[in-house]
Amino acid sequence: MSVSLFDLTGKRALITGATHGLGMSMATGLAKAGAQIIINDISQEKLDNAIAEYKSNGIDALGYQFDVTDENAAIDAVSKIEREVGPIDILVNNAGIIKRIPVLEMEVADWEQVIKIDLTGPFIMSKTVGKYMVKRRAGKIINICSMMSEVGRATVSAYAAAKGGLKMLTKNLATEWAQFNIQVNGIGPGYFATTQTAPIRVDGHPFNDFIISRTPAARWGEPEDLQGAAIFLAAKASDFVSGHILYVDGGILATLGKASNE
Ligand code: NAP
Ligand code: GCO
Repeated sequence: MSVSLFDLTGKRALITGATHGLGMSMATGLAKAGAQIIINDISQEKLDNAIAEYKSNGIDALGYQFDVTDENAAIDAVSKIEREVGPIDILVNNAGIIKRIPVLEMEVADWEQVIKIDLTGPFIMSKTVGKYMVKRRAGKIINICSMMSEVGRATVSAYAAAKGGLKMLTKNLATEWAQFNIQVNGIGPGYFATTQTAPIRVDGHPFNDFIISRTPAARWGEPEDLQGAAIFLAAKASDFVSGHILYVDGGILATLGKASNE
C-alpha cells in the first residue's frame, strides 16, 4: 500500500517551546497529519496547562520540561523520550526569544542570552536527537528561522544574528547528515500574531501599520498558516528537500513594497 506523501501516522514529533504560539500551532498540524506529539517547554506549569489544552482539542500530547540550552538536561530528556515513548522521527526546533534593544544599549548578557536560546539551543537539540537519527539512518529536523534570517531591522541585532546563524546551521546539518537520510530544513515565518509580537502589533502602533502595508497579503500571519509547511517538511513529500528555508511570510520577502498611491 503506498504511503501518503503527507501522512505522519506512526511518526513521533518533538516540538520545543510548544505550549503556545507558533510551536503549539505546528504541533497541532503535525498531530492532524497523524503524528504522536511530544512537546517541551522550560516551564512545567505551562506544560501542564498546554497538555490540557491539546487534550481539549483531541490531541494526546506528551510533555517534557527542560531548558533547550542545558545540554545535560536535553540529553536526559531525549534519552527518556526514546525509552518511554519511542524513536523521535521529527524534531522541530521552535523554542526562542527576542530582545528588542538598540545595539549601543544592548548589554553583552542580553546578546548572549538570545544567541544561547535561539542558536545554541537548536544546536544542542539537533546534536542530541541527531545522534539517534543517525543510528536509525532516518529523520526530519525543522529549524524555525525568521525573516531576520535574511534581512535586518533596527533593535533586533542579536535575534537576527541568531536566526541568520540558524539558517546556516540548517544548511550545514543538511550537508553533514544527508548520508544518513536525515533531511534538515527551516521554516521562516514572516510576522505572526503571537505573544512574542504582541508589543509591536497593537492597533495604532506604527510597526503594526508598517507590517500591514509592507506585506502583500496585507495582514499578520496567523499561527495556523504555518501548519502546512510543517507537515510538508516533516513528511515523505520532502524526502529530497534539504537545507531549504521555506518562508511563510505573506510575500513580504518577495517585494520592495509599493508606493502609498499604488
Ligand atoms: P513565543 O510565544 O515567545 O514562544 C516561544 C516558546 O519558546 C515559549 O513556549 C517559551 O517558553 C519557549 N522557550 C523559550 N526559551 C526556552 C528554553 N530555553 N527552553 C525551552 N523552551 C523555551 O514565540 P512565538 O511567536 O510562538 O515564536 C516561536 C518561534 O518562532 C521562535 O523561535 C521565534 O523566534 C520564531 N518566530 C516567530 C515569529 C513571530 O512573528 N511570532 C516570526 C518568525 C519566527 P516560555 O513561554 O515558558 O518562556
Ligand atoms: C520583530 C519581530 C520579528 C518576528 C519575526 C519576523 O521584532 O521584528 O518580533 O522578529 O518575530 O522574527 O520573521
